[in-house]
Amino acid sequence: MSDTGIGAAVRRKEDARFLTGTGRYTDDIVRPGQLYAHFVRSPLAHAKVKKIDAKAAEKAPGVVAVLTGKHLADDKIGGLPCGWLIHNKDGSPMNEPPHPPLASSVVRYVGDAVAIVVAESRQQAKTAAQLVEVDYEELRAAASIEAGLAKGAPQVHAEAPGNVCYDWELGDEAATKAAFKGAAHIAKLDLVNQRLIPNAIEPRAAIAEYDRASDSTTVWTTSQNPHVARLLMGAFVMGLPEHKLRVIAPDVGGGFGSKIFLYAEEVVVTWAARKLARPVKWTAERSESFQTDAHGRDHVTHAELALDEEGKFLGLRVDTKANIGAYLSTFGSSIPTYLYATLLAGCYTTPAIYANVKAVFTHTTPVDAYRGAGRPEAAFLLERLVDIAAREMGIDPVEIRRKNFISKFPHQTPVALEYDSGDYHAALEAVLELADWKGFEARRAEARKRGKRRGIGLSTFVEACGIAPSAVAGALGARAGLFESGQIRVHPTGSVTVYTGSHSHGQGHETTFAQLASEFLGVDIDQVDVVHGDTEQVAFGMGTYGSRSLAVGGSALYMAMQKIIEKGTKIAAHLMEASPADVEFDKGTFRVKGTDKTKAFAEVSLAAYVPHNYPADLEPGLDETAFYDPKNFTFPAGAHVVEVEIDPETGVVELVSVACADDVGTVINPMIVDGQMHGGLAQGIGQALLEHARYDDSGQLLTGSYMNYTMPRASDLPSFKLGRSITACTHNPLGVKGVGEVGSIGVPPAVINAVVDALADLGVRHVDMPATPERVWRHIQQAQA
Ligand code: MCN
Repeated sequence: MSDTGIGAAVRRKEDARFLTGTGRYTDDIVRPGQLYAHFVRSPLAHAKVKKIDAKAAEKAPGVVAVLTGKHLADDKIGGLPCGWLIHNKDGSPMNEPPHPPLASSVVRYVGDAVAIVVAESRQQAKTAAQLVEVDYEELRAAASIEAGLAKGAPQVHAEAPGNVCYDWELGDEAATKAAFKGAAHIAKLDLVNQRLIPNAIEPRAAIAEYDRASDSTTVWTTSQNPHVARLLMGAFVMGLPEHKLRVIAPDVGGGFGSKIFLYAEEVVVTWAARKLARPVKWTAERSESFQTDAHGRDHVTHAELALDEEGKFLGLRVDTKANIGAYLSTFGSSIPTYLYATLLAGCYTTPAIYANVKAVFTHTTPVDAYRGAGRPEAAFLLERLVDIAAREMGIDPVEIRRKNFISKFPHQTPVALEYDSGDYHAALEAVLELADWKGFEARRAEARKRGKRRGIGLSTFVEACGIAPSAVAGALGARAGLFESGQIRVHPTGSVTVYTGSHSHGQGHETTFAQLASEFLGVDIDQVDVVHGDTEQVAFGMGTYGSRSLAVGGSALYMAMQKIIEKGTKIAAHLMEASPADVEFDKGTFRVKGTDKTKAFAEVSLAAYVPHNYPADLEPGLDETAFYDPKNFTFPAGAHVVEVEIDPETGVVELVSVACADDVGTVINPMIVDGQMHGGLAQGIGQALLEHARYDDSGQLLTGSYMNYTMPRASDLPSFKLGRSITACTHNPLGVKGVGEVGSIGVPPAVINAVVDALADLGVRHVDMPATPERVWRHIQQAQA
């Protein structure tokens, strides 16, 4: 291991910029003559828009234009597309109602935009927006899954009768039914996986500028995947050729999934800038973020696990209703299906699984990917159900898991995925040691003396990331490829620019991708820059989500570097008058095997650009691109143990300890991997104990600010004990798996298993998330009543 290559805890290169206030975010972009947009949004969850009167607003100081859905339709701007087609059980396609960027006849959630006011200053646009008079006729709203599916429920879209987007299934229903027939025990669970609101530090923003001379448009936006934004906006919504549309996602302050999607605001701002021939900027206020950033999770599930008398899992059946919100967001349809039900085998050999998922439109903010996206929902269900089964059958929760672990790889699950590698036993043993599982009963007894209820909870889980062969995804309905591109440009003096189609908005790619160049090309890490987030600089990209950047983007870079080494070898061989077959490359030096004849990487790169003495059959230059389409998902896995103490008087849950042993494949930067674990754990703990997006029956968001949506803070978290238990991915050249979402997937069930363990002797069987003091206190009171 070099001190800056694979495995080195290199300090984050990008932090010099972030810590000295020289980051460049979308709102920092200032263009000559720029205008500001403010969106006029519906205060009602469901209403007819009878009339929009903009006269007063148009006359307000500084106002340049007030634009509505009618203007948008007149200019033939299309609706926002959904990127994944799901088919119903009967083979028919899902209901896919239109999603206009500005609603013109009906509004479908609080925050649905009906107009924009464009003015010389931000304040003028905001003030004038209050003068836009919208005549709404309020209609009944369906603001929850239950309300959406109720008989006589108000319809969100005429195109989706009964508010059903799709009714989808996975697995073998008949085999699962048969497995249940032979069961000695059936564990049952009804649960709610509550709705969450992503909270990136930087709110969404976009600024667009039209250049009349070249008839081209540049958009700076807070996107996790600028190329996809360009493709969707150019080809599907606005009819602009892609070479005339440049999308730049500069520094982006966090996304957690919420910035994957193409949003109405990006389209409207781009259209307005072209229409008004002046740059137009929009920056969300925090309350707009709460209302309009796609939300996450929101499932109601009934699940049953069939076991034999020894505790071996025989079958699993799952019935899930998933809230999809008012419109289909870019990848909303794929989250409760292919990113959820395909993970229902977990780490276990369960031979028969059947899942039925019904996605429901409601008068709420659209729901899409949020850190973990589908996989936390699967892991939570499974790990709760396994604990319930263990308790009901009097089997130790560790034993029941050991008994059912998959231990041979590759392993084909009954729900489509083939796991390539893992060692679930090793991760479990590692975490039990780290958490001092054996010593727990003594700690419980000691806590009892202090009047506290102490509980311990385990979760062993697997997730799928690095999404995945384009051909497979395409066959399952994805309307996009899922490859990644990487380009390595070696400059004449041997410094390197790395271009990647993935996007970093906090994950440290500028460091870890530079480490790859340092490892494989032997270049000093300070001689490497990483460029991402600009459709004009990077050939193409599928962006960042599903913890894919290292496994897919990093593999593309590896392949491009192999091409560099191959070409460099030919140049070096020529310079050293040897055959390329006799030249080897190691740590930045080309050497004629078995001799002391060498050429440094920088000498070879200079020859590539100053080709005075150069092979006749070789092109000058040292600049290579590769596109990598993964052969499979990667399957990170882990075991988490959580210990809590509950104050029975108040219901307050104190997190005493969190221990993890995770398998993220080959680790590039252990410090960054730990940092990713910290962030994911904080978000998973936020879901387990604190966060809950709630609507009232009329569709008003009750948790639209930090006053009533509880984000985890440092003081809510213990110091995490992080261990690792690594197996290499077998199908990508780096052996890596993803880490970005592991914490948010693995820890919520461990927290709730610990909470239930602390209360189990009272007869408490399940506690839904978030386990707030009030909810826990009620469980204690009910149990004691
Ligand atoms: N890494 C590593 N060794 C490994 C795996 C990863 O050194 N074996 C490094 C990677 O090189 C990268 C980081 O860890 O620097 C995360 O890599 P990866 O797991 O590939 O995830 P992505 O880079 O694709 O990031 C996406 C993932 C997701 S899906 C969400 S959501 C999320 C997350 O990462 N959003 C984040 N982490 C986030 N972190 C921050 N700060 N902000 C967000 O918005």
